[in-house]
Amino acid sequence: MAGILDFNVPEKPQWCPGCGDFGILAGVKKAFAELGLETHNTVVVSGIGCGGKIPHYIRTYGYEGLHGRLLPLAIGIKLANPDLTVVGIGGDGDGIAEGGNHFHHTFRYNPDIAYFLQDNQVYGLTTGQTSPTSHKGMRTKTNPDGVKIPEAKPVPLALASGATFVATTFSGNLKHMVEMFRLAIQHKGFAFVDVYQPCVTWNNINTYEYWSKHGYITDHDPTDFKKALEKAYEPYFTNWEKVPLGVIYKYERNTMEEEIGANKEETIRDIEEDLKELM
Ligand SMILES: Cc1ncc(C[n+]2csc(CCOP(=O)(O)OP(=O)(O)O)c2C)c(N)n1
Ligand code: SF4
Ligand SMILES: [Mg+2]
Repeated sequence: MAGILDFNVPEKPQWCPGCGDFGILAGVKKAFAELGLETHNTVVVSGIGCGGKIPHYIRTYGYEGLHGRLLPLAIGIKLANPDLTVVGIGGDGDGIAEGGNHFHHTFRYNPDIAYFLQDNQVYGLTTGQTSPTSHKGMRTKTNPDGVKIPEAKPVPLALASGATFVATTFSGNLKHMVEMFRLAIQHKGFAFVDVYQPCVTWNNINTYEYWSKHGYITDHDPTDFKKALEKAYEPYFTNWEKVPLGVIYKYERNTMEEEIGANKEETIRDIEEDLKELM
C-alpha cells in the first residue's frame, strides 16, 4: 500500500507562489494515500491550463490531454481497463468552456471515474481572460469594464444532466477537500467535485478570504434531490453570499462499464488481434 510520500515526484510545481493548485495537489495525494491506492493502478488525466500540469506532479500514471478533452480520455482509459482508478483534474475553462459538451454527457454515461474541477473563475495559463465561471461584474483582460454575462453553473448543470455524485469544496480547507476527494473516488459512478480555487495572480475577487467568508459546510441530506437543487442554486440566488460546501447530491445507478459490459480481457484480446494483423 502506498503512503503519501510514494506519490511525490522530484520536480517542483511551476505554479505562482500561493496558487490554489498547491492545495489541490496536496489534497489529491493525501486522499490517494488514505484510500490505500497504488501508484501503478491509478491514472490522473488532465486537460490544458495551469491546473492541467498536475499529472506531472503526482507519481501515478498520468496523461495531459488536449484542452477540454480530459473526460473522453478518462472514459477511454476506464473502459479499456476498468480495474484502474481514474481521476480527471482540470480547470474551469477546460471543463466548462472547451469541454462543456463532454461535461454534461459524462453525467449521463456515469463511468466510474472521479472529476475535480480546478475552479478559479479565470483562464489562468493564458493570463487572465474571462472564463465561463467568472462572476458577473469581475474585471478581466477580456472584460476590462466587468463581465456582462451571468456565470455558468457547474453544480446545477451537473444535477440537470443526471449526476450521481456532486460535491463542492475549497482548496484552502485541506481537511474538507480530502474528505470530498475520498468520497468521490469511493463513489460507484461519475463523481464530480467543484473545487473553488484562488488564482492569486489573475483573480483578486475570489481570494482565500472570499471563500473563507462565503463558504459554509452544509449538512443537508444529499439523497434528497429537491434539497440538493436548492443548495446547488444557493450561490446564484444569494449573489455568492452563501456557498454550501460538501456533498450536494448522491445516488447510485449502473455505471457505463456495467451497461456496456466493458472488460479488460476483451481489450487485451482486441489489442493482441490488432498487433497480429499489423505483424
Ligand atoms: C482548443 C484550445 N483552445 C484554446 C487553447 C488555449 N488555452 C490554453 S490554456 C487555456 C485556458 C485555461 O484555463 P482553465 O482551463 O480555467 O485553467 P487554468 O489555467 O485557469 O488552471 C486556453 C484558452 C488551447 N490550448 N486549445
Ligand atoms: S496564474 Fe493563477 S492559476 Fe496559474 S499558477 Fe498562477 S495563481 Fe495559479
Ligand atoms: Mg481557470
